[in-house]
Amino acid sequence: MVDHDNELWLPIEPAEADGQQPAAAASGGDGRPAAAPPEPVQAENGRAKSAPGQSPKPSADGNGYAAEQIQVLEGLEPVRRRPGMYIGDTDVNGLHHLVYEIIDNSVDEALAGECNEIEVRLGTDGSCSVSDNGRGIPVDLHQSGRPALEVVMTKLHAGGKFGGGGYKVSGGLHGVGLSVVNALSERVEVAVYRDRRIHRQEYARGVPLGDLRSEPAGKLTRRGTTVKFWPDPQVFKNTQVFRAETVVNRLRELAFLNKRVHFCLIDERQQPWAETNFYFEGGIEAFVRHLNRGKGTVQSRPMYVEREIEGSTVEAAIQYNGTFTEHVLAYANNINTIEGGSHLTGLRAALTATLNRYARKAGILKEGDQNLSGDDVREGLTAVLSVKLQEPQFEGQTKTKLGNSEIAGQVSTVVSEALNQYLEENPGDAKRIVEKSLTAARARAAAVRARELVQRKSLLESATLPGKLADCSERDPDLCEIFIVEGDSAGGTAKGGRDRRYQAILPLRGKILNVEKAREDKILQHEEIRNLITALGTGVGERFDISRLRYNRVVLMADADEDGSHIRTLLLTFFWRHLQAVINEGHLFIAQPPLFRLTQGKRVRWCYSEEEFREAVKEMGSKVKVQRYKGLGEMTAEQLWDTTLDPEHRVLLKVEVEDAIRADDIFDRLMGVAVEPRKRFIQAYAKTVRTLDV
Ligand code: 0RA
Repeated sequence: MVDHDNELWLPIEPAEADGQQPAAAASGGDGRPAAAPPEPVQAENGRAKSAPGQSPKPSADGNGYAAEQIQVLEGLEPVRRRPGMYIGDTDVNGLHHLVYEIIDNSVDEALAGECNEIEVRLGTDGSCSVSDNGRGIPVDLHQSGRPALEVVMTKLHAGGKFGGGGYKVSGGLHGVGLSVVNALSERVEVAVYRDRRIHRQEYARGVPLGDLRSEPAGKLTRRGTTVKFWPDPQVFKNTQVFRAETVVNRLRELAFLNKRVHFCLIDERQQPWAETNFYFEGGIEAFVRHLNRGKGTVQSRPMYVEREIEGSTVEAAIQYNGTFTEHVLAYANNINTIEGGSHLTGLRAALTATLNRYARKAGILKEGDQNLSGDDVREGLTAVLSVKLQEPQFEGQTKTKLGNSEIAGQVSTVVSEALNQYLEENPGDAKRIVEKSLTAARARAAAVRARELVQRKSLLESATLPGKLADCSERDPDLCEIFIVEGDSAGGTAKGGRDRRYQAILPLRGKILNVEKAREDKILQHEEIRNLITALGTGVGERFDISRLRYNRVVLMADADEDGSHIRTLLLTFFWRHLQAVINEGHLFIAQPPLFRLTQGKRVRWCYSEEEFREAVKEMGSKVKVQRYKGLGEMTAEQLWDTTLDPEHRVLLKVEVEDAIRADDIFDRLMGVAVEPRKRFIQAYAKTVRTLDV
């Protein structure tokens, strides 16, 4: 049986330096019972009516409140009809998109310098509530005759511009966020604390349940906005719930990107309530330190700059570490631009030009020496770039590529000047950085030679496939699978048990190289890795081409013990660092061999976990013969087919990476410097690893 809710939980990280407060377990408290969200309030003919007990007042012209509401409903109808257009999808990602949209509004208020505390609460009743201490959403009358608050909550494209004065830089939905969340929520409650009054309004599926109400706040001096919403189960699959870990990751990121703003998550669903706080005095400088934890230092401290230029704000932090990997995160208006764009281009240009200029001036590069390449100066580089601009243009497949051409020059100017000054003031660091780049250049030349060896082989078809590969006869990659098996003996069993028409077996001898600790040239000299690349057919490095992948499913098959787990980790690291598209495009899987075989008379039952085993023993009662499998090698070929290879019965885990930053980080920490217990890997790395229907 496949358990679909078997998502694994990343540990919430302990507190760190730079002002982040400890993630203290928090108070129980009043455990405020949540009012059940009301039924939808749309009457037959499309008119909205209010929930019982909240009779709307007719307006002066006698048309009544309902007339107003029809318009409101029509305004948000496109959102309910095609939610995906506004929030991406209606599964767990879309659900969290709602949270981010609400938080973004508060972050905008923080960017305007009007708010420094943002708190998110996840309620036991499925609600999410976001509070800030900003100016409060304006409640005065909009030109339409309705309060501004009602307009932003119920009209698309009503955000940002009204009320004036706001430094509006939010990305995402450009201020339509509130109305989109409202449209897709079964219920929303807004409270605005302004001018010593509290203003409230409630909505159901985007329709106000009554007029905005206002009362004196009494002794309460609070200022700000609280938006509480219950996602609509008609829109979101009801199995989806907010995940504290997902929200925590975003809040940590926002805290890095918006220095001196407190972010807090309270998860009321946990016993006792769990509270996580983030606050970074140093902003993205702290972010870079965080990314570089335990990776060895080349620079004593990150280079950091923040400057306003031509109406944009450019903020960058750069610190080289002792590894060979590049880790650059680029943000535009707090959005992680994973497809890059003009701001990243500006950063790269500045880095290459400034380091070459410095290396020449300092005499480290001599006349006749070639310039350092972009790749050379990015080896071991960790950098975070965050730009905030007035009218961001997001392009690309996932709208995460910044298009504004003017920003390239702005970033380049700011970073060049700051980096140059840093190099002049820190000659020791400067020398180490340039020398690291020079070593990278030399290693790169060696890697080109090593890579050509592999490429040449893989370009030729089956004739040069590795001798150890037992290939399948089918040639259509869509139908083919390859099992990468630890050890020659298990490889032999797998060869005997497979369906040779579409299943290939590649045995690997012992442990593959830890690619996190080696340069590309070393990696490509490693025979097991070369065999793997050649068998897959994709090539590697600059000439990697996912369209040449020879198998639709690449399945890692290792024992369920410590050693097997280590090998799996090494392989996953290699795929992540060098064949990432295999993961991103959903081709990588982990086989699940059974741990126990139970027999009772003629009845045979396989169990894939300790838990399943305990259940089964209870169920089957007495006279059960138990056989424990320690390794693949203990199974016969037929048993291996029945339990692990046969698509009808096997359980495969699909490797998915939801959060690239986390994955990078985890690989770094697991494979890079300190060697931690391997067992933790699957738990930690992969929320990413999810069960798959077969
Ligand atoms: C527009 C103008 C003003 C404040 C806001 C929007 C605002 C919106 C949200 C959404 C969540 N929290 C918020 N806080 C503020 C400024 C109005 C004025 O000048 O007082």
